[in-house]
Amino acid sequence: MRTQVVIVGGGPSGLLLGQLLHRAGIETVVLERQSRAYVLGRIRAGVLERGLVGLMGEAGVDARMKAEGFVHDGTQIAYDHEMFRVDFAEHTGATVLVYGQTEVTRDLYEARDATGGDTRFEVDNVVIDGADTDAPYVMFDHEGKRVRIDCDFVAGCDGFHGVSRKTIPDAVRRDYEKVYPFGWLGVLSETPPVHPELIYANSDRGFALCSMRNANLSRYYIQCEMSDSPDNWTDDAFWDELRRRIPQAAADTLVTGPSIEKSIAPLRSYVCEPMRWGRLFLCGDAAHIVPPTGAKGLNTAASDVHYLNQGLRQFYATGDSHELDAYSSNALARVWKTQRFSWWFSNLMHRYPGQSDFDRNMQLAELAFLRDSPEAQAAMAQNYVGLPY
Ligand code: FAS
Ligand code: PHB
Repeated sequence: MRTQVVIVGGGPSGLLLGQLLHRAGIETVVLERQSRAYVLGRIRAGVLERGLVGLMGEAGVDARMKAEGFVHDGTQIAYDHEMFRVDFAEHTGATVLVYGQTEVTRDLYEARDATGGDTRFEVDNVVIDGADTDAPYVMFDHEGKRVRIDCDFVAGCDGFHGVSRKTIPDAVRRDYEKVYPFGWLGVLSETPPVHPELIYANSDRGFALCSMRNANLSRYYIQCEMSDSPDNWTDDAFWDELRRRIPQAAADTLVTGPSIEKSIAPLRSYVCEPMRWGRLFLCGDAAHIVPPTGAKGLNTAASDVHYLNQGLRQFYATGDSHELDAYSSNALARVWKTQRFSWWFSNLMHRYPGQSDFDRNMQLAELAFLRDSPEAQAAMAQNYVGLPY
């Protein structure tokens, strides 16, 4: 079998790339390790940058997100018993859209169905071969058979634990990593959000985040130990701890209910260089990971997809490979800026184990400076709504 682009990974990166390439008449096959139901059962990102919203429009898949997503033109920052607002629209003229990654992925799968796109679920033992030649191919197990697909290019969209990044030889690849000494315990509940905007809270007891998916579906997080487990937390214990970490006015009005999902995400910063090896191009979590504090994971996957889509379109339309050749440097230039913002915001908002009183005062001083400085708020707003592609 032969196709133009094999996309390894049927998460948001792979599906968005597949849809954009389809719109340019470029044929793809998507290989996904899990079932569609499993992929759609994951609860992950919640905030979409303007760039991702624009790409979904370019892909012709933005109708539901525009009808059901919440436009947010600011966010709340709480610390030391006070709360202030960072106004995105005032500083950037831009907003973000609150619309769950699960729904983005659902919309993209439905769009791919409509195009008759070839998607293989529950594949196994994927091997990418010949990436350093002009005749790459992908082998995989599917429905009891070993299958080979020859192609022009391979897009590695298979997340942090996929095979694509590991296909780049160790001697070629450089890994940059920082592991944070805490995680996020997240709860999804069918309750009204505690506030119309997100609340990022830095409390003496640790970080908390109040987010949402719709008017009756809320998403909450509290910083937890790396070694913690969701099984250690009853719903009541979670709600009690969340109340202790958010402003009193919010704690007093918090509507609680049974958790319909409860999970812990580890926090790490990670970048792989280069993001290309021959005919293999890495996109999204396959190439980089950020702590979710700045809501940059899914959104940085989107900018990778933008650059790769541009490069592949140019190649197939003209034979010119300049944009493909610039893919890794273009994508990494923006990746490192979103890494910095996510690292900065995570360090500002979390309590580090064994944090000294001096370091605690540095955090409080920076939060007070952010509260009082329009310029500091403008810098945060520019990063939060999304740096230009
Ligand atoms: P994904 O990991 O989403 O998708 C990769 C796909 O490849 C998966 O479906 C996987 O099954 C498949 N795959 C893996 N190996 C394969 C193989 N060998 N063959 C075929 N398929 C294979 N970001 C935010 O902005 N905000 C958040 O709150 C947030 N929370 C997160 C919580 C968790 C637990 C995790 C893990 C991530 C979170 N993220 C968050 C980041 C997340 O949203 C990612 O940035 C986003 O899923 C990136 O999308 P993809 O690059 O498509 O990778
Ligand atoms: C979410 O709603 O899941 C969410 C929102 C903002 C973040 C992280 C997660 O920074």
